[in-house]
Amino acid sequence: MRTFHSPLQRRHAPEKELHNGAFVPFAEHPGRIDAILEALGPAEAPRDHGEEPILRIHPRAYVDFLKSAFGEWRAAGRPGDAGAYVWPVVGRRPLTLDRVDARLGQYSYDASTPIAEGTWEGSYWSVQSALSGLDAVLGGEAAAFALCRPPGHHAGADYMGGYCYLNAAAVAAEVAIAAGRRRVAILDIDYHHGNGTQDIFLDRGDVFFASIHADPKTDYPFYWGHADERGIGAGEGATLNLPLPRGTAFPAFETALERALTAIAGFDAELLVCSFGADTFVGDPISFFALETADYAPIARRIAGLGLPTLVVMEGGYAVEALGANVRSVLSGF
Ligand code: Q9C
Ligand code: ZN
Repeated sequence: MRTFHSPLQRRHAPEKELHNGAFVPFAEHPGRIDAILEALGPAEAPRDHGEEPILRIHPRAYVDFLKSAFGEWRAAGRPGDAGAYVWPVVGRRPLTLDRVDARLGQYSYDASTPIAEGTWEGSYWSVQSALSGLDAVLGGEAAAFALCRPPGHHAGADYMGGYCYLNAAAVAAEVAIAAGRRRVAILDIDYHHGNGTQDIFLDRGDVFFASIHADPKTDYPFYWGHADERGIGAGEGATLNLPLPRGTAFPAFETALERALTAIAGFDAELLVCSFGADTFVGDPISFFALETADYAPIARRIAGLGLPTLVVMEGGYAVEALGANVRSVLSGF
């Protein structure tokens, strides 16, 4: 399968994240790319589509923030990566402040998403990889793989979170619509709920969002991904959340997958974007499902059974020693 990735994506390399009360080495590191490319072989360099497709999803002010935040942080005399330590509470006045600390809080919702020197560049090229994979699929390939890193599904239109800054899957889905696909489905099978993607399309009837993930009662991102979130307005019924308990292994995952696929089949989509996270793997250090490497191939075969042109976008997956084999397994099924 054609695979797209840019070495410039490595420029995003924060040092640490706040995890369970302590600063620990950043789990979403460039070594993840090495592991995947070692298993797949070299990837094609993406074409540069510019900022225009990104701005279809993300407002200019947020994009400018991502570009300038690290420089503002340095200019304020701060060491290390830029990170928020204060967040506006829901319902407070939408003040426009230019202090970097205020801006970091305004555009994020958690403390696991630092901005390093190369965060903008890495995120930009991650989206370009998704757009190049989309080009391949729009051009007639049955499926293509975008090795997107940093990941994207926790990023909303104007916020970062969960190691995500720009939402590559959402940008690709929107560009597919702009290219004339009337209805697009997004199937998110990362361990964590894809809150950013859901938020972006929550009130849209032309993009179906289905997600299988750890129950947010026990797992990040907690405030999204509950089964009663089903879309609003024109998007009523076009969001499907299938939360599963910790410990979920292949049989229960497959049952949820069949439900998601039935719903997607009923939506009459012309194209599928699959946000794939390998953090459902039994050995993932920050997640608690129990899928095995060999399970990813039949999961992909069932998804491919929809018969839709499919763009696979990489999201999470932190068991680096197994990551290459897990990605190879999933791609073998498409
Ligand atoms: N102690 C993705 O898989 N970590 N993001 C929270 C909890 C955030 C995962 C820290 C996990 C985000 C794309
Ligand atoms: Zn995840």
